[in-house]
Amino acid sequence: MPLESDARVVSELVSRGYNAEREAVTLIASSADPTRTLTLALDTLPADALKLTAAHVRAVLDQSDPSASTADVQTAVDSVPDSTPVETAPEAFERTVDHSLRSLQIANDMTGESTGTGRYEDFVAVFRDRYERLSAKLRSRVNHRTTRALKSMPGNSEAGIIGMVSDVRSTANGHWIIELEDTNGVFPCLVMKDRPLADLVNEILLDEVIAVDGTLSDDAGILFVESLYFPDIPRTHKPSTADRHVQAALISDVHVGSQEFMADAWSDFAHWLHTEEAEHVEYLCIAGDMVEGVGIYPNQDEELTIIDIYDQYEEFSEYLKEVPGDMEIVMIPGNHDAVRLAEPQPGFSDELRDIMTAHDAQIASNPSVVTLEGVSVLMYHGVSLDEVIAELPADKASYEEPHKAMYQLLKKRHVAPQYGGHTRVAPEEKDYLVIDEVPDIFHTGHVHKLGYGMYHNVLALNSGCWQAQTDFQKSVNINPDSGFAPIVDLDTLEMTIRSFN
Ligand code: D5M
Ligand code: FE
Ligand code: ZN
Repeated sequence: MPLESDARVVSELVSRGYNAEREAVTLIASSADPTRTLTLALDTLPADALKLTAAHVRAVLDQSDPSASTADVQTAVDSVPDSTPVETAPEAFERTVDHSLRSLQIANDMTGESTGTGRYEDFVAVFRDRYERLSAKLRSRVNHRTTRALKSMPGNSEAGIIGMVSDVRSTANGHWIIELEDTNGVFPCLVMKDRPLADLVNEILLDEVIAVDGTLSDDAGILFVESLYFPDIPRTHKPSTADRHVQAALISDVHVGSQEFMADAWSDFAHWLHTEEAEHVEYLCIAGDMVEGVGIYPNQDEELTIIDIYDQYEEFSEYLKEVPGDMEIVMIPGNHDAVRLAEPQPGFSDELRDIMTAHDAQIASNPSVVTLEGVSVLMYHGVSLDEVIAELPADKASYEEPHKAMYQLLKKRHVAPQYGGHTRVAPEEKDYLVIDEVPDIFHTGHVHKLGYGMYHNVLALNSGCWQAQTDFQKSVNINPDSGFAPIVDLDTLEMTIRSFN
C-alpha cells in the first residue's frame, strides 16, 4: 500500500495494532520512502511499546540516512501544508454508511419543558411523582399499608410499607431505625443488627424509595423489618439488540478549554474513527462536560486555556469536526457545561447549539434515554456518583469501580436518589430522574474513571475522560482514566476499549 498520506500511515499502523504520536505519522509520511520508514520503525520498536513516538521515528530516519539530519526532516515537516490528517483521512478509507438503516429516538428529554419555579409546591409535586412511580414498582413485593393505616392496626400484625427514606440512624444497641415516609406520614422501621438484611442498611440513601415488611410492635408504634426491597431491575430483563453489526462510541468529559484537555489523544481518536477498523462506529454519545467551563470550582481559572465559555464551545465544535461527518452524535450536558446545574439539566441553549452546528448533533437533557437501532441507552452525566461513592462502603461503590456505583442507581431506579448534597435537584412537575423503563445500556461519566460491567443484563459503563489529571485531582489523589474510547457493539452489547492516551 502506498503510504503517501498521513491517513494511510495511520491506517497501516492501526491495522498492525499500533497507536502513534501525530508527529511520528507526519515524519513517516514525509520521509523519502514511507513504507520502508514505517517497517524499520516498527521492527526496531521495543516489544512492549504500543505507541510509536516521533523520537523513535527520528532515530530510525537518522540511522537509515545519516545525511538527512533530524533538522532536515523537521524542516520537511514544517513545510507540510496545514492540511492535518483529519482532512486527508477520508481519502485513505471511504466510510460507506447507509443512513436508511439508522434509527435514533430520544425520550425523557425535558429541554424546553421546564415548568418548575422552585416553589415549595414544586418540590412536593416532584417528590410525589417520584414516590408514585417507584412505589408502583414495589407494590407486588409487599402487602403494603399506608403509614396512617399502620398506626391503627392491632399490635403484632404483619404488615408492609412502601416509603421514601427520611432518616436512617443506629440505636444505642446497634440496631437500625429507618424512617419511611409516604403521602400520609412517617413510620419508624427497625432492622435488628444480627439479621442478614442488616447488611443492606449501608446501601440505603436518603430520599430513595424502598419497601419493607415485617411485624408491628405490641403498640403498633414500630415495624420490625423482616424483608427489605429496592425497586431494582428484574433479573429477567432481556436487552434489545440491533439487527445489524453497528457500533457506538460512548464517551464523556472532553473538557475543552482546560490546560489538561488531551488534544492529541482526542485527535488520535477522531482519526481512528476515519479508519476501516472504525467503519461500523456510526454513533457517538457524549455524556456531558464538553468544555471545562468557567467558575465551576475555586481557582479553576488558573488551569484554563480559553477563558470565555463561548470560545470554549467554538473550540469544542472544531474538535467535533475531526469526527467523520456521517456519524450521528448525541450530547447531554454535565456540571461543567453552560446550563443550569440543578438536575434534570436541559439541553444546550440555542446560542450554544448555533456554535456547535457540526454534524447536526442531537442535543438532549441530562438525563435522557437515547434509543439507537432498538438499543436504549440511559445517558446521565453522573454527579450523583460522587455522592453514592461517599455514602456507601467501598465494596459497593468506589472511584476504582465506578460501574458498581452505577449498579446502585439501577437498583434504586433513580439516577440521583439523595437530595441536597452534591446533586442539586430542580423541581419539575415530573421526576425526570426516575429510571422508569429498564435501559439496555446505562452510560455515565463525571468521575473520570473507566469502568463497566453487567447488572441484571444491563450494561453499565462509566466512560473516563479526555482530560489529564488536574491539580485538584492530584491533591486528592484522583487518577483519571484519560484518552479511552469505549466502543459497544449494538448487536451483541459487547464492549471494546480503545486507548488513545
Ligand atoms: O469531576 C471530575 C471528578 O473530580 C468528580 O469525581 C468530581 C471531582 N472533582 C474535581 N474537581 C473538584 C473540586 N474542586 N471539588 C470537588 N470535587 C472535584 P468534574 O465534573 O469533571 O470536575
Ligand atoms: Fe468531567
Ligand atoms: Zn462532571
